[in-house]
Amino acid sequence: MGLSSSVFSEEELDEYAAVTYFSKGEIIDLYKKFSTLLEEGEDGREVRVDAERVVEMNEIKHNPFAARLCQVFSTSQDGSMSFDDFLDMMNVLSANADFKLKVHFAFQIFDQNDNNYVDADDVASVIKMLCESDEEIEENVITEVIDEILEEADLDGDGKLSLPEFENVLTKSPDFMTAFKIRV
Ligand SMILES: [Ca+2]
Ligand SMILES: [Ca+2]
Repeated sequence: MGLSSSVFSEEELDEYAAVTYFSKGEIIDLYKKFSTLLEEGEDGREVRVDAERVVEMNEIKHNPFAARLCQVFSTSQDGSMSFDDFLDMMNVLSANADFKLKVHFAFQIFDQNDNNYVDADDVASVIKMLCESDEEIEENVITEVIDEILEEADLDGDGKLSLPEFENVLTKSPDFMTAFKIRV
């Protein structure tokens, strides 16, 4: 008896495969990965795993946005993840995910103060997240980067980026996401 029959019914697997970019086999593999995060005796898709344990996974360990990713995808909004949350996250991170979907989540990851705009404060905290902790970055460098990004992307001149403005700049410069190491 494999995991597929004990954790998922065939219908559930079909459903997961229909709403994600993953095959049924990949979904079972992802559940196996998720289950390695569970404490002894815990089993099932309903268990929520603390963000501290999720960020240790090889898949996101080296992602500078790991903690923020957990926060964005946590349906309980505390960074803890159920299997469904985890699957959602891996789905957006997957190479097959649609560009628009990735942009949508990149926007949320950048919007650290949750005001539905990517503003100067967000960019400053993203830059700080991307720097090694022992590396001091000068305030004027941060200000320069913010000015450059806004000059490039703030089309209506309100000093912050809306989702369409953010999407527009990513469409024009696909390197942007790579430069910011957003592996989504
Ligand atoms: Ca914001
Ligand atoms: Ca704007």
